[in-house]
Amino acid sequence: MPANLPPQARAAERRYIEAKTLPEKIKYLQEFISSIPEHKGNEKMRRYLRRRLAELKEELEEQKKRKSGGGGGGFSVKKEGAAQVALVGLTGSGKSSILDSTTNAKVEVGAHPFTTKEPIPGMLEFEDLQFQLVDTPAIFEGASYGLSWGSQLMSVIRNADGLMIVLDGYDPVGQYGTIIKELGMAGITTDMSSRKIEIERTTGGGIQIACTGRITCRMEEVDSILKEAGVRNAIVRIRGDAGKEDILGALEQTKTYKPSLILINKIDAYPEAPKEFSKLTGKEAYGVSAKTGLGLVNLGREIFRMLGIIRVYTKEVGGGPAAKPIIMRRGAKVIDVAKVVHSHLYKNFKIARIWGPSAKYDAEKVGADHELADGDVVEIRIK
Ligand SMILES: Nc1nc2c(ncn2[C@@H]2O[C@H](COP(=O)(O)OP(=O)(O)O)[C@@H](O)[C@H]2O)c(=O)[nH]1
Ligand SMILES: [Mg+2]
Repeated sequence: MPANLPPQARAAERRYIEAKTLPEKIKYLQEFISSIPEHKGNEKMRRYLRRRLAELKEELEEQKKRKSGGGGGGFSVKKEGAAQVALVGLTGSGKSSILDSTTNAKVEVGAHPFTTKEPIPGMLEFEDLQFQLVDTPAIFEGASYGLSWGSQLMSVIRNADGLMIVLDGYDPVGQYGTIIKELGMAGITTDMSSRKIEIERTTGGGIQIACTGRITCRMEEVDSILKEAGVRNAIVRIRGDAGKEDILGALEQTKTYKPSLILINKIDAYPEAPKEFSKLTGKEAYGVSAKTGLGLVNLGREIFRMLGIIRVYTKEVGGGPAAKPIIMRRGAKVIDVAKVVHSHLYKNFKIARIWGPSAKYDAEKVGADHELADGDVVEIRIK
């Protein structure tokens, strides 16, 4: 985002980013676009946002059509808990069975293919968190073309915070291939490394480049491409060799990245499947059996790890830690917590005291840039 955005534009942007429903997203994106001052430096950004707005509107239209035509229900599931995780897999792989054995949801397990016709949520408990698992209708070859429920399915997947890819131990490699192909054609990737460049917009600090690879164009070119797109403050992460096109691609965000966990189900019948899958694909997979419960007790922890989040407990001076955690991204700093809690804490931040895994000792005094760990307690002092 341009550094010169007025405060109301920044506020609108925040509301847009945090909006959870489609109508809300549209409303706040409209507000955001109209609050960006019209000048040349902002034009690319405005163009990108307008395109995004058109996409969202289309999606909403489709949703409405489905609702009026398809006997209700709808395909977007209201988010609840710390994160929403969509179960994705071919018919019969055991998605519904897994939801049934790990959550309170009432689901129908299929004796015949394609039993699950619409997304069904259920809450999975992990320590003091709940994850919302969403059972989806099966993915199939052609889903990405929008055949049958394909487009609805993809919109549920796009809306989720993470994916649980459920493979049948009978043919995990083949099923995985189909799923990745369909997701890819729908513009969704689960492979972080395929995104050579990630641009995370920040509120200050200019352009910071974190590079674990090689840039095949000049640094000034990177800077000018970003400036032209209206990006003045961002952390740019580059992996592998990347050139100008990759930077433009990252700006266009052609593919949506979703973190994912690969589950191989039915290990009661195919105990060797996870090992063989990993050998053939080089991907880590997690063996479970919805039938016997094998592997399912640790599912919450695996989801937590996959999502890349940490829990931070705020505390007021003289008080105890909050009962409910704030969910932050791994790598979050003390100042990020201040930002989430209240702009007042952020603007007037002086120091913080911390307890827990990232503290050298109880009540350690730290600055704004201290990186937090899961389970930390933070007390923020203001000027
Ligand atoms: N042996 C075995 N069968 C399973 C397991 N999980 C599910 N099934 C069976 O696989 C079939 C499909 O299960 P379902 O949960 O409906 O799959 P979905 O289409 O992915 O939702 C059913 O007959 C289940 O009983 C498992 O862990 N082991
Ligand atoms: Mg099912």
